[in-house]
Amino acid sequence: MKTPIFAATLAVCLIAMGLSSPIRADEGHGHHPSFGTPGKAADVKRTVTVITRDNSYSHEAITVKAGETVKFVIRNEGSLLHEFNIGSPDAHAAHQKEMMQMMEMGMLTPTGIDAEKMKMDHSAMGMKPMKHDDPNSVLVEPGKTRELIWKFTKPMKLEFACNVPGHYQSGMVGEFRFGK
Ligand SMILES: [Cu+2]
Repeated sequence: MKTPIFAATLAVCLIAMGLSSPIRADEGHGHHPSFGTPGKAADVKRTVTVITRDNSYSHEAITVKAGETVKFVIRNEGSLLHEFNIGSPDAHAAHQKEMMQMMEMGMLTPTGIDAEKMKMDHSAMGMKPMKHDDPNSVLVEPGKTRELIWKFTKPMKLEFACNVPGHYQSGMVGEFRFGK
């Protein structure tokens, strides 16, 4: 009688082990620990309001400190969808490819987010699930304001950028400067 139970337990363990790797890999997605971490509201000492227009930011550069938690308030005064994404130049380049795909699939439009298409499961089409929920980024529709709280960990080459197709290339990128 013990053998089938043992076998069943083993099977469950093996399934759990098999599942654990992709889950762990997925947890890491979008967190980019080297860029910093999502900040806590209680740690915010400074708020920076950034205006987005078609296609530019109100700031060319923003000075931050290592260890500082900053609240960014992003107000979109343009007529197009814009993003405020904190990352390295390489990460922005990779994210631009993802956003291009989301645009081609209609999840994003030049002026907004299609919530229904964003919710669809694209795995049936052989694609990995796609969603725009990285903690280091906010997408802001025209006329809207959104917030992002971020804790900067260490000085590095870091940019804020809009990865909506074509916007980075037209100048929607600025530099974080690490001060003391
Ligand atoms: Cu933009």
